[in-house]
Amino acid sequence: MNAKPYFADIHQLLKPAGPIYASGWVKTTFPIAASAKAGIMIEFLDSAGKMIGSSRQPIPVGGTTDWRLLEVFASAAPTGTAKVRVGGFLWAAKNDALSLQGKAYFDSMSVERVVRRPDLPGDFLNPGFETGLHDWLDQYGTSPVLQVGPAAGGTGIVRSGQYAAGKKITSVSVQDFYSQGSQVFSAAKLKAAGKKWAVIHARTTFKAGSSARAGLQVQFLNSSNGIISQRKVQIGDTKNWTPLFVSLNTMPAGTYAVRVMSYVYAAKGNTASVGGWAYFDDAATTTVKEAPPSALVGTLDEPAPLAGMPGSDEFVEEE
Ligand SMILES: [Ca+2]
Repeated sequence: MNAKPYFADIHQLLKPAGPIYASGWVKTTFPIAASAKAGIMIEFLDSAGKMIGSSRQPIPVGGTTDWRLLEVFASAAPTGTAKVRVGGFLWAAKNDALSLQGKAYFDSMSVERVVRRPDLPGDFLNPGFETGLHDWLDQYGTSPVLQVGPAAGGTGIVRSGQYAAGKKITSVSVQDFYSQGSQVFSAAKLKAAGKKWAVIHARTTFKAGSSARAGLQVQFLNSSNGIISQRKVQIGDTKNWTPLFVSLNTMPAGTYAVRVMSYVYAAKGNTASVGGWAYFDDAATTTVKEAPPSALVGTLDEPAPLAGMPGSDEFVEEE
């Protein structure tokens, strides 16, 4: 696994005929900082055995987890499909020795030729990064850096527990810096549970007056994953842990899913932003605008500011 990323799968081959829904239970026992991830896949192969399409979890399972049901769906095979490969996969980055210290388990795999959308969760998985950076879809910009706090023997910046996520603004020379970590929820489940707010705690070390911002953005998605509208709250400068609340109330008509994203932004050419860090910890969806309690383990920080007392440059906008 040193020359290239590790990849292994266990699968069966099916004929291409209509929709495919596949599910399976997956459990992993990797160290939380390992890159290894396990998931369920549907892959479409042409007559030469070349993959011409696929469907996988956007966020496979990693770290150490209990058994989790994973689902994947494809409405139809692409033109030219000769065989369909359905099964489980295991991936790890090259040179990642930590991933050698664990296993992935698969059980109760099933395939049905039916139209069934994978179920969306109703709340955050791994909301406080206590199982590492897993379960967050990380896109654009630089990869997050796992913060290992004093309780776990490290010197990282954490708000509670042993771990948090950190992101550094690395470059603004070619384009705006933009980096995000997100999870997607079922709108129906959020409503049924009476959830009215999404919150994450952010801490920043940005230069005063620079364009760097750390924020929380909520996107209301229709059943085709199109954005109906969005709302966000953000902070700049250097700030201690600050809860960023975005309202989930009064979702727009037709909202099927809700994407909640922590993000870091800096404008192109604003070199004063480069080198600044944003840290994230303790995300939640809540019924009232109240910061989830800090575990007060492994942190010497002052308590988070009271909810409803945001920094002066915080703002909310709807688009
Ligand atoms: Ca934490």
